[in-house]
Amino acid sequence: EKAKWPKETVDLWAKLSKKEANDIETIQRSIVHHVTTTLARAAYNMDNFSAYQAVALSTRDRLISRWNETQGQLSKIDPKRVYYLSLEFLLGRSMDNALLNMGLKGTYDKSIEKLGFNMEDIIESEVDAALGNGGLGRLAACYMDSLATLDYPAWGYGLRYNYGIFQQRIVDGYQTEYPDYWLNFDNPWELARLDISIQIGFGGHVQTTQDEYGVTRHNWVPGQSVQAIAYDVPIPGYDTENCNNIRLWRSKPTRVFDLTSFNEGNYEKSVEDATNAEKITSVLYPNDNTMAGKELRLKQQYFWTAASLHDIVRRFKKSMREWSDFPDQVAIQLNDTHPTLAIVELQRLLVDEEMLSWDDAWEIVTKTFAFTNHTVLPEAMEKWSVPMFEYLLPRHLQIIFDINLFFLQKVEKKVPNDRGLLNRMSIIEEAQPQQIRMAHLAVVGSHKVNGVAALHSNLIKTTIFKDFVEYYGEEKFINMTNGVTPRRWLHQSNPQLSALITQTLGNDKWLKDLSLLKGLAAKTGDAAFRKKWMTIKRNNKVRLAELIKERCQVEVSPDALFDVQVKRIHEYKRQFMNILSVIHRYRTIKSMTAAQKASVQPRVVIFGGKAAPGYYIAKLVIKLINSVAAVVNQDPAVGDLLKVVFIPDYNVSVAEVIVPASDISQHISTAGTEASGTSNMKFVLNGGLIIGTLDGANVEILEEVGEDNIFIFGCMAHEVEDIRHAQRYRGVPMDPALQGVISAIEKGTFEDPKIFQPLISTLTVGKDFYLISSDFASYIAANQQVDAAYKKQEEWSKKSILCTAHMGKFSSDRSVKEYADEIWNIKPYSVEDEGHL
Ligand code: GPQ
Repeated sequence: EKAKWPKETVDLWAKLSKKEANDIETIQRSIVHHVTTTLARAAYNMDNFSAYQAVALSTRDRLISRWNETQGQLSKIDPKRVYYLSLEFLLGRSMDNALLNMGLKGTYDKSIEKLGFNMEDIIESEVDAALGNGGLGRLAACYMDSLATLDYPAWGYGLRYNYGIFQQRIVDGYQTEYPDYWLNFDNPWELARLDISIQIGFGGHVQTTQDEYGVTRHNWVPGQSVQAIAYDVPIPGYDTENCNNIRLWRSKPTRVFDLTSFNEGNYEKSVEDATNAEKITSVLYPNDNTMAGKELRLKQQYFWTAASLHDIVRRFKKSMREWSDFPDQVAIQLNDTHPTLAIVELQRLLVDEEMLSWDDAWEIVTKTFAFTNHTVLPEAMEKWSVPMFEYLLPRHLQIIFDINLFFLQKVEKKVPNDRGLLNRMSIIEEAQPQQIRMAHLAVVGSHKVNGVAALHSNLIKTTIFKDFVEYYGEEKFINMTNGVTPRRWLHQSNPQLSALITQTLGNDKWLKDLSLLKGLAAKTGDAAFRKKWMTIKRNNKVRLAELIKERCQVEVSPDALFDVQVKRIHEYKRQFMNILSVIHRYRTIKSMTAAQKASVQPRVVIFGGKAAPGYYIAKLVIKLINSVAAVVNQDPAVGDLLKVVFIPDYNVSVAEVIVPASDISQHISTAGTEASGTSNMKFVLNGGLIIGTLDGANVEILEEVGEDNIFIFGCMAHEVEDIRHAQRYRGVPMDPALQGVISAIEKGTFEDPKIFQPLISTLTVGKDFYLISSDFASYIAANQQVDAAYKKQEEWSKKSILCTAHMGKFSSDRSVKEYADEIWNIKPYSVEDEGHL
């Protein structure tokens, strides 16, 4: 139509859609405009929250204009894109990050100040977008930041949950859960695309017919359908005009309710079905590293993968290319097995709807998908019961059985007469009832499979995917060590350190090339620099002490050593071992003379993290931590030598305060259980040392920072099975120090010992699956080394600087570039600033 417009119309549009300047007055006008019109408020009844809303809306305008320009130019260039499918995007707050990435923070600071508000207060009004559980969801968010910053054509696809991860409150020492209804006020960081709606079917039956050539065709006739509505979340890159997109789907009833019920004239039932449709995207499942197996979760997975694929296919079809070009235009990354149904859905679309042959379709499918594995824990492996699956997705079940049949035929051909092998590799587990092994389906349907740290990627090749490595060869199984974005996890959360680094290195190029941090290593000999470095750390500790005072009503001294363990509560992460060692420390201090106490290094032990609501043992660990804290913190014999706090409701914005303030943090999983860990990288990046096992990315952090700048203890991954065996069958006695700690709990030093009996039982000889007893002595010793090292403050400051200096490898920019080059085969493109709104 635009072509038919007269010249004056075209000119008028061009004139009116010119981008506004980003000077202080224009920004102030836009803020005031949003106050008075969008929010319909007057200056005299403004509070911090309304100020936040207005500033957020003004920021959003600028984001959306970048988003428009990027997406418009991208559809013209039509390059190969990557689609990152993740059930979790743990974004946290957006405003500060968006302003920093767009280079507008300074101007907004000034604009707001003159309007009578303070940026820091305003920022605190924003609620976190907490659409994730932990590391896996936060990784997806870091990757989106890096993809945008490096100008890659990339979209994320996920679900728009009404309820994010629950809010945690501590009542009488116990975790209680509250719903996180984060959309209570309008969410300025999304744009509802009510015009983009896709019908998603469930249930029903499969029609089988012969076509005119005698070929059997399958046609799925769903019994119910729901609508997927798109909500777009703009993701601005740092120091680039580029702005990528995360498309989150929301479920809504179709206009004509449920097909069957409505046609049967059952009005009430059809209204009920309509409410059921909305339930699909109601809540994020709060499990981390475990599988819940609920029908609604399977519905979420299909709803999301089907909507995303239809969207991707529709975009591809606009280009009028051949189907065989699909893998040259589209790369799809599966973030864990959650989106594995996308493999089946694409095969169904190509075979049933686009009429491709099975083999042509399957070649396209396997060239398109790649799969990231995030754990080897057996309880986390996704399996779906065949009967439940068949009821929801009858045609998809047939396709899975066919994929499995053709796959096992090839295995049989390569390795004849090995029934055991076929059983082990089958996508279907022969249990009662049969189970679909999603990890096997993901491996078979992808061209690359990766782990998330070197140790983990090797481990999956020798354990869960061993047979597959032998069948496909080594090349299919690769490593992509995780990374974190230095924009949020240093520049934004630690502004003073960021400024010092920029000043020291002469410019801020390190924010896009983190390897430049190595320039800091030369400064360890500079006493004045070390002093500045440690002053910033202390300032950050003061800020954290304030948060602790506010949230835990405990006063802690910023001059003590801050010792942090914040992450999901899980037996394999061994928060239990940490609190047991704290009890040991408490008992040691109690047994000291005044003279001995004088040489004790004061320590504040800080815990934080959520337990899955149904994870009984993890919740008891939280209770134990709080019971120990209650006794220790008010014991005058201990005073400031030891404080213990559990910070409630750990989330991204709390992490942004904790991470820069840590002296030492704990990454102490049983070797071989933590796939990578990513907070380890964030702490070290901020000059915090770590104590850890040889697990996940700790191994690579050790390689980078050197053994003088990290505290490593405990057994190695390859030793774990032998130790378990010895404990079970050779009656290895419990560590004596640990025995003393347990006796203290059992004597009732910390509340009624009956409460903790189930927890203590997990340590029974032969049952100590996570090897707390066998690692305990070396753990205590490592903690003593920490104390001794911290006392030499000058030496410690050098270690701290070297830690930051050697973290270049762990930028998510590096990770994303490796994925782009080795898996996705995509190239950066550059958005021109065409000056449009
Ligand atoms: N991870 Cl399987 C999660 O956060 N949730 C999960 O359900 C699974 C893994 C983590 C994993 O435990 C960490 O070691 C990784 O650093 C993280 O994924 C990102 O890869």
